[in-house]
Amino acid sequence: MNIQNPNNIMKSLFKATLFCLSICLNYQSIGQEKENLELWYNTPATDWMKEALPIGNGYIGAMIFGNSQEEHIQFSEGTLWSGGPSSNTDYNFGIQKDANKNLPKVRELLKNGKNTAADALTKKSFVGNINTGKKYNAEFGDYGSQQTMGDIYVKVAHKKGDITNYKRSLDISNSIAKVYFEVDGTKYERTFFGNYPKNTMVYQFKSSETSSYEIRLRSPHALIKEDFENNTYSFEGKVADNAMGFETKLYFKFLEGTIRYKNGIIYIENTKEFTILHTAATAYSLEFPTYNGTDYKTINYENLTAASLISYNDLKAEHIKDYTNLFNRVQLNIKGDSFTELPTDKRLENYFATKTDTGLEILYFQYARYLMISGSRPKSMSMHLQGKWNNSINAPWAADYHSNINLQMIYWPAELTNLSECHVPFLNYIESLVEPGKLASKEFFNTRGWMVNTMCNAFGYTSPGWGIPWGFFPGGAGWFSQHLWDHYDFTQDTQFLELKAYPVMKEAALFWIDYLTKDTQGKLVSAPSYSPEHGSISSGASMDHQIAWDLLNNCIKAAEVLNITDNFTKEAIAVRDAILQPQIGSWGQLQEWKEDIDDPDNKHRHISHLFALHPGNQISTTKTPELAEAAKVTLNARGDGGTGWSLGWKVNFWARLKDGNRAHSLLQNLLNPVFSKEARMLNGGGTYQNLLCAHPPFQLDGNMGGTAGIVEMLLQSHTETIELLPALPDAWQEGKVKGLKARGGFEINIAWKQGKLSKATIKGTPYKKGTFTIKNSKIKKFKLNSKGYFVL
Ligand code: FUC
Repeated sequence: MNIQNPNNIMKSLFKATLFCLSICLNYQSIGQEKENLELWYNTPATDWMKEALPIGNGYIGAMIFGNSQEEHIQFSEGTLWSGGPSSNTDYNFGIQKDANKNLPKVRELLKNGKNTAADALTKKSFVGNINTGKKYNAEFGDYGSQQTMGDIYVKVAHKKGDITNYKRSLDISNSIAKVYFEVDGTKYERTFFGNYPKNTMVYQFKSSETSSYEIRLRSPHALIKEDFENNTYSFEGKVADNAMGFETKLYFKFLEGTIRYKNGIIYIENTKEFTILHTAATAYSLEFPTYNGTDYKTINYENLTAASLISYNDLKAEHIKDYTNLFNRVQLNIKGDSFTELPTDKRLENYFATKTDTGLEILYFQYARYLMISGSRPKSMSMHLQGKWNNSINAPWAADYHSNINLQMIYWPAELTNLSECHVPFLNYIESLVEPGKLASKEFFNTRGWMVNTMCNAFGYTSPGWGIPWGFFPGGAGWFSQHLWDHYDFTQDTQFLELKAYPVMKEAALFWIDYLTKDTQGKLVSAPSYSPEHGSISSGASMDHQIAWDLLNNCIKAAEVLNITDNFTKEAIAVRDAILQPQIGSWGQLQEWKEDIDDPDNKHRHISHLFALHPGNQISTTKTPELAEAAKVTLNARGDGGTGWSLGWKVNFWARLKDGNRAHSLLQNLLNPVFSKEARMLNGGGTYQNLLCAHPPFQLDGNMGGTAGIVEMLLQSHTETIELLPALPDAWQEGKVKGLKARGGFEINIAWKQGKLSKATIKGTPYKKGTFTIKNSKIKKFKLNSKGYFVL
């Protein structure tokens, strides 16, 4: 047993880092040095949302508190939901049968300028049905909510005395959380990680003297059966309203001492070391229309058996190898201060006060990638508003899948930061929405194809929400479909395009081909439409037009790749070209609606009509400079405040407008330490002590949006051109980045000095032929050599 005091390790590490920094910062080449990528604190967490540290194995998300007397591990598994078909025999994906009969009337009213009457009729006709009040969840009815599964408490009977040398940390280079402290000379060390290959969470408890522990698992869900056999505790439970079954198991591995079980408590005595292997699974299945039927007991049994057969060290080595294989693909170094000697909460406050600490910006950048790898892996459920971390049975906004910005933003860094595999759970989720989305499309609007609206659950809820001002957004499916095209565009996987992406994109396009209607000037508009959460009902909201354009444009590009020319492609071209284009209004702004009614004093957090600038590509500084200018006017009017995700999006907007300094200043706003705000706020977002994004409350979108924005500052590829350092802020004079991805399937390393490009390497594949365009370098065109490289 060799437990070292991490504070000493940290001090020497800090010195070493400083030494390394002074050498590394004068680098000439593109070889990479390791940044210190650790979050650490000198007190335990008391607040789940702001302080506890997230770990995960893709399927299970756990939050570690690090209390010395009693460790608390809260956990949830992505598929555990209340609501859905099993909660209510009337569950019908929220659909109101025959709602479409009022559609011609609403359109007629809009055509005649009777928008208030159109609004009232829309509110009556086009709302989803969730049977609120019938079931135990009064807010969400049979829509349900993502669920926590439970909490594990590990109490240690340590000597009475002062706790010294306390440290709680999360090393995101290796994805390992640790807690260390000493009491009267006894050293305690705990290690936590999520092993994806074995779908097992691993928690190790060590002490330099023998110790005794009491372990309990608590769940807010009804118990079906609890037992203890072969050093394994099992808890089988079910969700109250839909009876969704689940099981979680704890297997105890230890070298010495004794173990016994009584009345739901496991007692481990006289041991210096033991490990808990933790699994969890549910009966949920991502399959329309029942969403049920997974044999969760067999899954747990097999995972736990496989994990228990290898040693703790092998589980750890396997995890690190699996994790670093993804994480190490991208490295970012920027010359500047790095206050690693400060605990992360203090470091964040110091950053915001002094606007220094480039190291923290790098940590923040990589943290989103850490969270992506920890929360989204092939075969796991898509991440939700809180990724995989939810401690509630009635989570904010149901911890669901919001389509009017949030879920897309959560996945923005996937392709950009070379984590294509992590995108897959979302892509599968999108595909699962097609069948229920077709039913909703037919009943609400008598349209072909599929749609989703603002809120989607795990059970195919694709109807508008049960309130129009936030819930009416048929544009969701078109926007989701952009992710399918992007996955192809970044990976160049034509098989994926042909078999998975194109059929789903095409069905989403059919909805728009049918839904768009001619206005009096002969342009195609969306009616009725509602600019996300900003309203009101009109014809039409610019975002809808931009999404429809983007979707049809991507379908046309996909058809070209797949050599398809048919009636659909011809129609797609004709419809795309007839859609009302983005409009510039009376004060130079980009119009949010067809009507020129934008208020220059409005600070609303949604700036949906800039979709065409980002994540779309209909507007760009090079191809449509006037529209880009109008987008700038709008952004200036909306200001630099907002919720966490709103700030995150603004980083991306300003980067696309090539204003690196403004993008950087928005990044600084996103890193505003908002430690004291409690409730749901619609302004004043920032970051918590644990570096999770504060909407407030916690939402993962801002973390992911911030990281995507940093990439947009360093590399852009949305205009069929690779742009190196398109929006480099003055604060980042010298640095390098390795492994970013560009559309066209390129992997790119960039180095810069004195704010100017010094070297770049572009890797394609040896089979990629042709001449490609590059910007911001002396060379304007490049060809890959026979090995698939180009070095600038
Ligand atoms: C959107 C936003 C809210 C919140 C919610 C989860 O509807 O307007 O601010 O982020 O999603």
